[in-house]
Amino acid sequence: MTDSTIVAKYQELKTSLETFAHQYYVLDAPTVPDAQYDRLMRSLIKLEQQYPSLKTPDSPSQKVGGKPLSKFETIAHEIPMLSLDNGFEDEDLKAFEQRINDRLNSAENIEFACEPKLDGLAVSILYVDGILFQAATRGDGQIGENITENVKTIANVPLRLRGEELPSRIEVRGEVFMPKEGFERLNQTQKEQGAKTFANPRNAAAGSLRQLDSKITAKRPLRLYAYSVGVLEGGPIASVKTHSERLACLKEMGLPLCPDISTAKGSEQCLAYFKKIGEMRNSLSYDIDGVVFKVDDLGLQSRLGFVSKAPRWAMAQKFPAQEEMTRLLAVEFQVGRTGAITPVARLEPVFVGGVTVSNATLHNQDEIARLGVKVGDTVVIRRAGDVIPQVVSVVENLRTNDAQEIVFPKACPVCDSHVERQQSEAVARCTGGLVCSAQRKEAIKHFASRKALDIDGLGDKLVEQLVEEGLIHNPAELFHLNLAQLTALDRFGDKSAVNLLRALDAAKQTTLPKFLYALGIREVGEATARNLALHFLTLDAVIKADKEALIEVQDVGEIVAHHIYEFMREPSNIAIINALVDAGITWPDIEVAPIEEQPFAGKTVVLTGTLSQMGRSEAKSKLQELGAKVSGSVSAKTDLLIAGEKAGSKLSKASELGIETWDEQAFVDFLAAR
Ligand code: 5U1
Repeated sequence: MTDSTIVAKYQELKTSLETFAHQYYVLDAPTVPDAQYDRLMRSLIKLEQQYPSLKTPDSPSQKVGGKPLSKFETIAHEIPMLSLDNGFEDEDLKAFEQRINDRLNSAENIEFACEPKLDGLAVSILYVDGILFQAATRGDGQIGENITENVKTIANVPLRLRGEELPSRIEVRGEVFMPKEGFERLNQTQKEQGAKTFANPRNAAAGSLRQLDSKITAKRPLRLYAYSVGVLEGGPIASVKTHSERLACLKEMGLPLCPDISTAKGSEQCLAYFKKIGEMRNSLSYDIDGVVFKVDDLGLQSRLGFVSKAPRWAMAQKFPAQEEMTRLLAVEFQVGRTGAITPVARLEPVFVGGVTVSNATLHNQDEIARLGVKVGDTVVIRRAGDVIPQVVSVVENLRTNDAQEIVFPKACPVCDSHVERQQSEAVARCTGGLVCSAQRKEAIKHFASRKALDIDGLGDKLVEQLVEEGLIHNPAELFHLNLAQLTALDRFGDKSAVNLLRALDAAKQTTLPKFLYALGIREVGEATARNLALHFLTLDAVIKADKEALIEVQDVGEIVAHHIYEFMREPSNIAIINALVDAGITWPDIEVAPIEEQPFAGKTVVLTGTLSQMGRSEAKSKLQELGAKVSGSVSAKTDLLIAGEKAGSKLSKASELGIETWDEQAFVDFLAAR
């Protein structure tokens, strides 16, 4: 190649990589597969190795990190990085609006820019003549640390701004954060490698951004959302009149913005936005701790000015904290249906995530070791959405001398049976089976639950009472209860007793999938139970199946096959199954049409979107009965996609691949016509 063709090829590679990264990260509209991007990146790196003089500071190859530093230098911010006043109640936001109106001598509804407040780290990124020149942490607002090498590796941070007329200098400010999904993946990898895991996405982002070796940062799934501008010299962005227009200019220049920003007129609309984002909070791909409201008009912003370190024109309206500190008072060990022993933290009650929490899960023995937690410690509790509150870290400098080690029990705290932990498992289990009253209670609750035998009126409390009174020891004994036994129970009237006996009688008519599910075999959920029933057709065939035969069943792997096989080899389980059948539990035969009458035999079908005329599992069963293999993802092997309302990426992928697609009505009509 001649010099000029090499330079041209290099430029072309660079431009393509920049365009693809911009489409992917900023526009959220990728046009090439990841593998193609990686191939181009490898070609670029190879060319730079062959011709080092080609390499420029804005080369996309810089995204992989550079030489490690020995320490971070400091950088003084030309314009201080301010903080925000916080509000928690609706009144705080109204008072903020009132203060603004008073100062401006106005009674109009002010236009506000509204932005989710990301739970990450504020950074400043200076571009000189469109090229990323340096990046700094916020630090104390006046002086931060030079993290240029690390920021350059963040996938959605452009090394060069886009556009013809760029400012000669522009300092972009924004938040670096770790998306929730990336955080989960990172923690999983850290765990697998025996490395330290992070308590939450913010800590993971902070730990990743403060690496002296930027090659490590490059491997972490960090992202930036820009939210304001500091130093600004030249370019059309310097003459816009509002904050929202400024953000639009940043986007034009290739900077990523949070997709959920908006504007609102007056505090009422702001509160509506706050409510909407609050409702979306748990389903957002990133962690937030509130919403930021900013007067949109830049002229009004400068009239309003600042008080000490915060602007008068902006405020953060915070959600109830999802993390709080409290004391670990004790650890109790709970025994689940399959004998799994879960350590549960008893806590000094604390208000977190909008409710008072006094218990949190500690998961298992490994988690206790990872946290290094002791009874008496001050711990950080996290409660996000409806998930069970968790202990995420220990505040070690608040540990007192009387903190006590947590000793994992060797014997079951309920039945005293031996506790065993398989090498491949994180969970320790009581080996007592149905001898253990805790497992007995949970097994019977599961047996009676809605998706299993659906025994009306047999709630958790009643199961506990029946087991504690020694009236039942396994699910089969439910069917031998009599009126006298039930009415003798505390607070159980004649009418309830009669109703329960009727419900027990009604529950005897079930289906084979429900019966198999009700047995509570480890890792056999509703779908697996249905697959087992459709595959083997009879209970006897499931009982007799060896592991090879079990693995033939759709979605049954070696581990699940092992659990089913072992369950069916345990004489006490077979005795209970026989007792249930003897008690009169029956189900209709599964009728399978001969293969030639199965319209979907050998076909892979995918269901997506919301179905309105039947449940997802009902649709799945119907398809399976007609011979289909029902898969969860669309690929070239998919024969048919059935798309309900709000079908998303699976529908687009199917149309890209030219896969036949039906709407729900077409499927319903097809079933009706059979
Ligand atoms: N979204 C957003 N977060 N945040 C944080 N905007 C925003 N603005 C901030 C801060 C500290 O400060 C303004 C003063 C620019």
